[in-house]
Amino acid sequence: MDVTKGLEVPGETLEAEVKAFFDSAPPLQNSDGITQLLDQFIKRNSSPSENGKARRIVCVTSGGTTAPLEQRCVRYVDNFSSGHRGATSTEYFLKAGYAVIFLNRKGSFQPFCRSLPDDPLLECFKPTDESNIQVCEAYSEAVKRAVVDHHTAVTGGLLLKLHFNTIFEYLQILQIIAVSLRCIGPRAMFYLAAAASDYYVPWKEMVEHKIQSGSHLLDVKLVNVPKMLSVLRNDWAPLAFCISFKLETDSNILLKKATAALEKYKMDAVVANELSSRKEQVVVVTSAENVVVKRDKSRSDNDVENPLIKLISEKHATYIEHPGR
Ligand code: 9Z3
Repeated sequence: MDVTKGLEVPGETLEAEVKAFFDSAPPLQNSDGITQLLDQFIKRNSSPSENGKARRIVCVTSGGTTAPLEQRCVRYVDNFSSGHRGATSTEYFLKAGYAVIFLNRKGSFQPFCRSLPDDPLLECFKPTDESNIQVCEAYSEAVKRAVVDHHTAVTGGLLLKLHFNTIFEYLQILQIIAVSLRCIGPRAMFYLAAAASDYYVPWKEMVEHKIQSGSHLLDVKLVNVPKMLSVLRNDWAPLAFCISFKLETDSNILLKKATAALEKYKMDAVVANELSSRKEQVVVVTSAENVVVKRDKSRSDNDVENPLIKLISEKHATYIEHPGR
């Protein structure tokens, strides 16, 4: 089996595909507002911090994108990702001293909420009388920690959260972030944990109204989403440190696919993970070596993201010293 199949995109075709994708996308709402927020965030984190150096800024993408089937969308094709990887990684990046732009799917896991129940508002609080509520004892420590840590990160100007639903919104916002971060060169990192759709229906070819049920076959043509990793690397933010992810369910092809992506898209590292073991271990694939990173069960902060972010952050520091590839 040719594991690099699907990675071959001749330069000229890619440019045309990218143009077609953005030309056909519905206009992004509030793109000026997003650009303004980013400019303020980057400016704020570009003056020297406690160690005398400007902070490193990472864009963490998280959650799965949707590909709508109708313009007035009732149905869509979704991509699997709970957002746990991105949310957890964001917490460890903040601990490591980074400022984080958290580009996430609406409704997916959020940083600092992992120890809260699924429906925190309803389960963490109870009414004391008609007009007052209080935190339930069982969750009081977890709620306090989550509120304090989140508040500290946001009011300290270290965490900026931006949301997407569709593949159109995701790539449009990613482009704005990348172009905004270009000015800080190698101090920027992209950590692309979001599961981005591989196929989409171009907006102009999409039906406006809800597809009617009744026919035996649903005939919808989806086209390949252009490989934006190449565009990010070559055009949008050429000096940024770039980490992409490779997800497979067949562990026999995982490392070959990750290595192929590393070379094809000139990533600085590809984090290879297999669906069922993704919370236990990942492999960081670089041109120099493959490092297996495992969850340390003996620690209290025993997420696999803890050693993963340490390793990535060290590699980023080395890259900043010697940015050549
Ligand atoms: C990942 O591989 C993430 O680690 C997971 C995290 C989605 C597995 P969860 O959000 O899961 O914690 O539930 N993300 C990237 C997946 C992806 O679509 N990668 C593309 C590919 O494999 C390349 S960009 O081809």
